[in-house]
Amino acid sequence: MVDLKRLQTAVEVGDRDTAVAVTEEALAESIPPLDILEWMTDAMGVVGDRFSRQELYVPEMLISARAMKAAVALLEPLLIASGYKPDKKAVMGTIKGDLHDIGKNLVGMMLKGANFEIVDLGTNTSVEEFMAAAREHKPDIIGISALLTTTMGNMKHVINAVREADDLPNLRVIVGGAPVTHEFAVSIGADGWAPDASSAVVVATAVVETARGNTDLQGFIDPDKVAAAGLQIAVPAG
Ligand code: B1M
Repeated sequence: MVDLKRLQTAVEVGDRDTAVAVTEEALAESIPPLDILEWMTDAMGVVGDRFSRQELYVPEMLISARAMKAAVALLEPLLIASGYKPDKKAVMGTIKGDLHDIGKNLVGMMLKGANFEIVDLGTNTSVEEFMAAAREHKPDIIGISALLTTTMGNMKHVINAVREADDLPNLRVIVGGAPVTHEFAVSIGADGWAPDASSAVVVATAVVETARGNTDLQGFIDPDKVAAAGLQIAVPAG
């Protein structure tokens, strides 16, 4: 039986080949992709803590990230349900000043699995880039990721620009990322916030269906689950 601790260690030390090999083994044993993912996310927590204690530096963080990305790529087809029929659209990006993209990519994959078409703007995304993509692709939501406390405030500028745009009345904005709390999301006027990729699916779906006037969310998501998680849901205007 596969030892997923080896996967965690491989991501921690940036051993891409082992991370990929153990992930392949785990998938062959039909271990659920979200369980596999948890070991890698834990590894990134360890890497972050070591960075904080100056036991490792940016290059080591980078090779850990590369190992995780290579292994996550194997999970992507499983996270996206077969029979993918997009009926919702999200423009996703990491906020200006921030180059972290693993969490944003995971949220994008999970949203695809929930029938969202994803337009990925990558990292270091400016207000102007978000707004241009919103006008070009006409998404239901913009999803913004932020990992740095120094630049997470830039998300507010995107929200303000969306609110001020007369031509985008139904566009909603959801935010997330390790330092982004529910309180912070409310303070910048986001329509939705989620602490992780799985709950991002619940929140994004709720936000979109509410904006579409489907106020009876029962058919789309479990409202009790949303409330229990303390998640914010958009209230339809008017
Ligand atoms: Co950086 N980094 N990093 N880093 N890095 C952190 C974030 C840090 C916490 C490490 C630490 O000090 N402990 C720290 C930030 C401190 C702070 O702001 N208070 C930090 C720092 C300081 C930096 C630099 C400034 C270091 C330097 O240069 N001196 C620099 C900044 C560069 C820049 O962005 N301008 C930097 C650089 C890097 C690398 C490039 C080397 C690399 C990123 C590679 C990449 O992403 N391609 C990196 C890494 C890997 C990390 C850590 C170790 C791991 C991040 C990660 O991928 N986590 C991180 C420490 C940590 O997080 N513990 C750290 C795994 C990922 C699955 O989790 O992204 O949180 P996460 O996503 C989750 C949720 O947050 C949520 O769902 C995801 C899945 O469940 N979520 C959303 C995310 N987005 C969402 C959006 C939503 C909803 C939910 O709705 C739209």
